[in-house]
Amino acid sequence: MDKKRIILISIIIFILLSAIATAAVFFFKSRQGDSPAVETASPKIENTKTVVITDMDNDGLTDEQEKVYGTDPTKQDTDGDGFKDGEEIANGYDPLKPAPGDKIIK
Ligand SMILES: [Ca+2]
Ligand SMILES: [Ca+2]
Repeated sequence: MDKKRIILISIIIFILLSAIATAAVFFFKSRQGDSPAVETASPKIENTKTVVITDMDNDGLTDEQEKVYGTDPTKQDTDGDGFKDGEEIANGYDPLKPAPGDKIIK
């Protein structure tokens, strides 16, 4: 093989490798351009906080509301007057003061 052929083959190989490299760059650039659309299409997992609402004594007030009103979350009727804490709050009565005479909202 003479020197001219070696140089010619080297040039052809160089041109082919350049073409492959250029095609690869274009391919990956176009892929990168597509990727944001793929990311937005995929569901985003965000930090979620599970809030469990419980009403231990099932009196119509959640345990959190019982803390606010100062009622017993384990007793349906904290003041023992025959009316559930939730009923008393809903109707404007004091769940900590036995009926009668415990109307707060007139
Ligand atoms: Ca309750
Ligand atoms: Ca009561």
